[in-house]
Amino acid sequence: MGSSVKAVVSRLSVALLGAAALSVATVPAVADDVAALYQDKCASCHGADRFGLMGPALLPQNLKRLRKNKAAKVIANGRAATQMPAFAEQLNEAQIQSLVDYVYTPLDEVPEWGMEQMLASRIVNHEPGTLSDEPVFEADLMNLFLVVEIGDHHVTLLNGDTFEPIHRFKTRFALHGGPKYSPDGRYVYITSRDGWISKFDIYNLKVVAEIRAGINSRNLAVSSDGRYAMVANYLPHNLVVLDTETMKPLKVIETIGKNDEGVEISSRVSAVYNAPPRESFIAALKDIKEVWEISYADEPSEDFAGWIHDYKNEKAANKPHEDFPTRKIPTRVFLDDFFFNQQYDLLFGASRDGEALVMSMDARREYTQLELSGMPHLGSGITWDYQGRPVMATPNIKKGLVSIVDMESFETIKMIETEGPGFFMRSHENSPYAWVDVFFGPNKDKVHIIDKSTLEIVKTLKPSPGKTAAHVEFTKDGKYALLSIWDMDGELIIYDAKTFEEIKRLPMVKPSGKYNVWNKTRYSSGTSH
Ligand code: DHE
Repeated sequence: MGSSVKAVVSRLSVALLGAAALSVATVPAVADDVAALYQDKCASCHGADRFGLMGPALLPQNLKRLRKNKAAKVIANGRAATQMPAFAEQLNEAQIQSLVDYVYTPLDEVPEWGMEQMLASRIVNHEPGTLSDEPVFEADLMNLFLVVEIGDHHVTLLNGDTFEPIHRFKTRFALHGGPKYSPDGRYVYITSRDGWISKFDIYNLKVVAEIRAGINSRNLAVSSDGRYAMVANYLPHNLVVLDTETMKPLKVIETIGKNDEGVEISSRVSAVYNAPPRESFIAALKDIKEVWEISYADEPSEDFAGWIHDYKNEKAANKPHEDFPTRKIPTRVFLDDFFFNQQYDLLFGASRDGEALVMSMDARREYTQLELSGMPHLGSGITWDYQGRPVMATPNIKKGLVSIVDMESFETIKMIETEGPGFFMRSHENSPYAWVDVFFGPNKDKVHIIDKSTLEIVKTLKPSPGKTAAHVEFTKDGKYALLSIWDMDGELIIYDAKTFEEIKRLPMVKPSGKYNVWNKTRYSSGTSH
């Protein structure tokens, strides 16, 4: 980027810091440059501060998944199925390029997004208790699916018995991570990469409240009692606890720790998970070698009291109880992709270079290592019983293989060769089969079906040649498997999970994940949690 752009950005950043809702009129000093161009063409939708308004935030942290040349095309041609207009007639190539450079330039300081900003962003469409407790439609409420259509930022609510859509609604821009249900299945909380958390009332088919809990968020987890949601943020570096009834923030937990040199730093949070038997949330930190466990129990166990860095020094660290007390588990490497056994006393974590560790959550130390080559995608791991012993299966995002690990000996008992690296894997307690996609490479249109008793691939489907086929979820009874054709001109395909016969195709706009109320609220061993 040119030095003039940098200078402008720096001047503007200083002007913008701490001013989340700055008006266009307050930056006249930079009238002829890219900042003024941004204010003129972009600010009304993306925010004067680039934090996002109706359109997504335009900060490098939020744009990581968009290549610069693609960004230039979006500015020139607009973005299909969104409000983003085409600017090719109004801006020349150089202007477009300068805008691209501008929005990929970091702000000088991490912007302020605390309690005050979160509360100001909160939108309440329906106060708690004002909507009917009777569903406005008829269906088995435990066999509903939410299907995320990332192509045009919508969600479809699907009847899992008839496979008829019940409702389709617009969401915030770019959802990520699985939507999380309240334990009774009435509400679902969905996260956008821009930090918006929306609470949707399934019984009334209405978004009841929203809050922007971060500027760049990863995912959220809902406590087993349904009272709290915890949001994992990349920006700012923190975890946010929300009261799920009011959608007000209760606590901000800043993720601060020490690096290898002992210097205090803050860390991005990769993801957060609910651990039902432990009544706690477990967070993966991207930049600090620690796993954090945050208790939401009314009476947390003693070892939660205080901020414990050293598990051996537990007694010395005893402090009075605080709300959502945190305990920290030191790790040898950065761990940011997690899988848990069904008891939640063992955490399986993968490092950025593919090292996989098993951590004991109670002893708070490394328990053993796993021998897994490539880059296992532990977040998509599932478990089942094989010859009387529990095994874990994980796809691999670098190599065409599925690893099967004995969860008692921690040995890899089989590596099943697939036709390319996969992303998502699924099964169900009632199904003899596990399904895994081939997400990357020339065979991305294929899905393998593995017999759980022989650990062999018994069938490979290629439902829409040339189009990515990915992410399976089962119905409540495990009789049907739903698969996405991950394309703007995409489909949801329903299969008989026993015969693999196609039952139905529903047109959808780049459907990604799908989430069955029963399997998710019961923490089925065949699905992600
Ligand atoms: Fe995801 C879940 C991390 C890129 C689609 N993804 C998750 C979770 C994590 C994660 C930690 C579990 C959270 C949860 O469900 O609550 N994902 C990451 C990354 O680090 C990565 C590689 C890079 C990034 O920038 O985030 C990444 N993810 C993607 C994609 O490119 C995908 C395919 C398309 C997209 O929508 O962005 C994608 N991720 C998903 C989906 C889930 C998910 C559909 C939910 C899976 C489920 O069934 O539970």
